[in-house]
Amino acid sequence: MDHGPSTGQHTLSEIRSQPQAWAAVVPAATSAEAAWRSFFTGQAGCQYLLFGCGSTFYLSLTAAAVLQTVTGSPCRAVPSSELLFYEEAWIASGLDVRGLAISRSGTTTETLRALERLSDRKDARLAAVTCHAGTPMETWCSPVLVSPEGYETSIAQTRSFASMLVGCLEIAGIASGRVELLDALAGLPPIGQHLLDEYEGLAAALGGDASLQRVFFLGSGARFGLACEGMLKMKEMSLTSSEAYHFLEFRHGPKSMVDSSTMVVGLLSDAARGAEMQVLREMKELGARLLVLSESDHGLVWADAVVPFGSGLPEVARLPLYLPVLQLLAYHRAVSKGLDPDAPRNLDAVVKLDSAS
Ligand code: F1P
Repeated sequence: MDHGPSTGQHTLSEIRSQPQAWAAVVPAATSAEAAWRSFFTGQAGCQYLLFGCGSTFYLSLTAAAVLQTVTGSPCRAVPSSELLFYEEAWIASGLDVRGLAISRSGTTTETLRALERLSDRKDARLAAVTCHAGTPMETWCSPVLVSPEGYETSIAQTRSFASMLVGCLEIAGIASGRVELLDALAGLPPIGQHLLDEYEGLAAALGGDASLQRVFFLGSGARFGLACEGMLKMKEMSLTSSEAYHFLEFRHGPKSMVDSSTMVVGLLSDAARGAEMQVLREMKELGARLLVLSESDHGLVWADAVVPFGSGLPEVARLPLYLPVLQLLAYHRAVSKGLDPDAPRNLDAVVKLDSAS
């Protein structure tokens, strides 16, 4: 493997350029505002299923939590493959289906097969979020939100994931008519840029600490999907054992793994901040190194490192702000281990199955 000066350059430039991709996806969503509003009408008699694979399944988890919170309609996230094999376990009878597929490439086989299967239902309407125009998803889906600057060369999703998340939040604002959410999203890019400029050094220092052997990502509510994505980045890029949990779940067994070679990354909320901080303090007492991402650093002097957003934005609009430092952490951990984040072991950018699979 080449560990020369170009190692990880695609991944790094995609992470660093994401604020522009966040800005570009907002007008892309609003240009189809009427279509998105229509997709979310008839909410009372509909169930919304958000689906994808790997990163885009984790994005579905976060987007489903947000959409249900702001619209009040039942929204579930499901891996695309589960819709193929266990449809009855995920789709309730008596409610129309609204399927929202999320796929960076628009060509992942399981997601396409799930769309094809759902399109056979008379009660279904389908839409998509992606980074590529003109993919097979457009056969079944309308509207389709394309993140115009989200596409990437790298295998591990970074800029794509974050920009599609901003797109999903914009859709949530449109669907719920929450003007304050739509206004807040326009303010995200400069704050994301500040976090990239200010905290890459911290991510490099923590990522380069060879005494840390495993990483746990804790996030609750809509942040659980982001904790899962942090976990996946750590695995894909740096081959590091990592897991994600809802904050208070971590006490119910997983904390037995905590010792001085453990890093715990906490994605703090506002709503459950006190309870989440108690979990983190307990893990600190058990020897863990703590990295905390939060709107403010208030009351966190005991943490080893804090990334305060200081955004002043509503909580739901802040979700993308957790991502840049998590991505940089995985990137720098990979580089410090002599791995190339542009070439993750055993992985392809898109999983395509043959017809027999
Ligand atoms: C999703 C996927 C993920 C994987 C990796 C590359 O593809 O294959 O499963 O974790 O991040 O992308 P897509 O359907 O979003 O293009």
